Amino acid sequence: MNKAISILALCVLPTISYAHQSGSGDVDASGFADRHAPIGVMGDHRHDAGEWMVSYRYMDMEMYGHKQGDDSIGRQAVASLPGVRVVPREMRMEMHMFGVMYAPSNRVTLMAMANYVEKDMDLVTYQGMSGTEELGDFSTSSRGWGDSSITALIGLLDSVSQNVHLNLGLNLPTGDIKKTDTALTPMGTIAEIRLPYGMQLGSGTFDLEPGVTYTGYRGALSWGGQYRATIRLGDNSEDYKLGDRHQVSTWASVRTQPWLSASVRLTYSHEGDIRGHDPRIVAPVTAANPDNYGGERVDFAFGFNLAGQHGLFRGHRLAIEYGAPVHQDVNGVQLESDGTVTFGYQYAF
Ligand SMILES: [Cu+2]
Repeated sequence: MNKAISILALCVLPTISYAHQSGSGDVDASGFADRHAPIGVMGDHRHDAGEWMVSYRYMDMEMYGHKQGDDSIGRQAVASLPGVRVVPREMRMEMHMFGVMYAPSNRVTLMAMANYVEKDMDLVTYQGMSGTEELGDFSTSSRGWGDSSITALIGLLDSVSQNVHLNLGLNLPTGDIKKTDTALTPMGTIAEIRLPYGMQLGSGTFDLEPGVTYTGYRGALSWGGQYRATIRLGDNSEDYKLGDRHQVSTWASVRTQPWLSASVRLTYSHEGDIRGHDPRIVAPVTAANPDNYGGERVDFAFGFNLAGQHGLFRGHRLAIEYGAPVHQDVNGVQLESDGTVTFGYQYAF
């Protein structure tokens, strides 16, 4: 983390003296790099009437080691918990997110998103009914289209230096929740199992995604905040629902050139555990227990936005953000989140 902050400082400080060049003047400030929030924030900006935007985001999340509450816990200790014979080593989740935005008016921007998800988990199986003798390793994976969403962003306040809008989103359960793969059992056999909740591709439920977003600008500085929630509407076809999620994000950025800004962001998120259970998810692994989901965490992230200003580059944006937890308090026992990289390309026309 310290290293990350130093890198950020090295990139920003030498160019900060140029910031005075970035005043709006007769240039269209809406094309400035910092007029979009850090790329990890969804639904942060609106568009002018008639404008379209297409976007692609790539997100890579890694999880490694275990937590029980906010304490770290070793793999052998996890294997000694009642009913546990299989323990994840690590998990990686990659998401390819495709988005379209269109503004029917200056006040309202509509947004649709589809996600292609790849999840991989490496696990260790322990021998027999109890004890901590390792039998062997295996890997599981699931791939496919995840859930989709449609969102309306509705302006509440638009002044020269501040904007507020509502995010009214609906999650569509297009992701598969019946993914299976093969696993190594404690008896040394290979079995086809339904993958644990965290390895499934969607929630299986229609979910409300309400939120509110605030952004402000002054000279070369900009800042913002967003509250977003995911409220599950009823149980899915497999008799459970994922926990509701609440997330508050705040960020600040400095624009060193019209086309370049650097940002820091702090995010608090809270997620409930899983209610109900899928009777076909029965593997003796921590991730198959609905109580081992959700919790609260605080993430720190830093990133860069690049926005083309002239000629061929105009309308094109690139952005990257890296985030990692500074605090994690999980429900039950779970893999520990390590870090998330988000890369994005956006084109408005
Ligand atoms: Cu957009």
